[in-house]
Amino acid sequence: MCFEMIEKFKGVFPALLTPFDTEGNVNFNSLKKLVESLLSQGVSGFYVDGSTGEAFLLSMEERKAVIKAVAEYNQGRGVLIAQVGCISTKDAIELAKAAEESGYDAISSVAPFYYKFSFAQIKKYYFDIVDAVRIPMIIYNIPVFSGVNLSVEQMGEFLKDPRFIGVKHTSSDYFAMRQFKTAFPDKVMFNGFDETFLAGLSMGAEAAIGSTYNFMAPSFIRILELFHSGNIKEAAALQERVDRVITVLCKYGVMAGCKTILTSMGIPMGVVRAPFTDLTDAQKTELLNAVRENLG
Ligand code: MN9
Repeated sequence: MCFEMIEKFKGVFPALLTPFDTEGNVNFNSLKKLVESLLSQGVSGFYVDGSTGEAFLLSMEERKAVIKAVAEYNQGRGVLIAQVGCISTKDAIELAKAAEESGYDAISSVAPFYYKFSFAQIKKYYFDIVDAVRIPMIIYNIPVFSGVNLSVEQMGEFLKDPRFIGVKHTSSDYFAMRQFKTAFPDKVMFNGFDETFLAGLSMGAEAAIGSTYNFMAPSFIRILELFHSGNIKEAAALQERVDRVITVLCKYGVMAGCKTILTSMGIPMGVVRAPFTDLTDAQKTELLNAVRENLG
């Protein structure tokens, strides 16, 4: 068995936020700053055009432009994953090709959503994408948004193919993650919910992709180190601290909140795209206080 993918993809991957300017267009200056700052904090790479990046509110042109720009800013330093998921196979393939052209290490995709596609249709969607490019696929498993909950057997239909190298598991069903890992020990398990990062590590994850690594990556990198050195009590105490911040984020809006925090740290992120709404001033104050008290 070959564990080279685990070596390559382990660690903390911010699901990059998409900064906007005052007109609501992608702010590439801020995107560049964010990439540079996160690389200096020790992240393993980036998950581009994910839910956190508001990808489902971006046009195809914007998604491709972000894919290309991040590769340029990254200059081969971090490992790059592009989330190419769309409701249409044709669009997903177009984005996958854009990622391949920009030198991405992997693509990832949510299951096609909205219509209740059959498993056979979902399976064909994924295989049509991997047939169209030469870079591997990470399944983005997010039942709460996609409405698709793949069973362990169904996940196996993908993972037994060498082109499917892992799962981004954004689900609290950690028993399922453990079962994926037990059946396919050489595949990479990416923890999806930041608030249960440490739980994910103990159930088979060797990597994580998440929103809050845009502004608190060092805390999670530290939790990972503490976990590997067997210092579980200290890891849990740090998880509790970051979770105090995530509690406020979840209450008022994760992307809007992350943007508020990064803007306060000197990277102007603008506001979230409608129909998402920005935080009120009182909510911003509560959030920034939670950051100061727990991460300061
Ligand atoms: O990618 C993120 N999930 C979504 C993972 O954006 C749906 C998480 O990082 C969550 O935003 C975070 C808060 O629940 O854990």
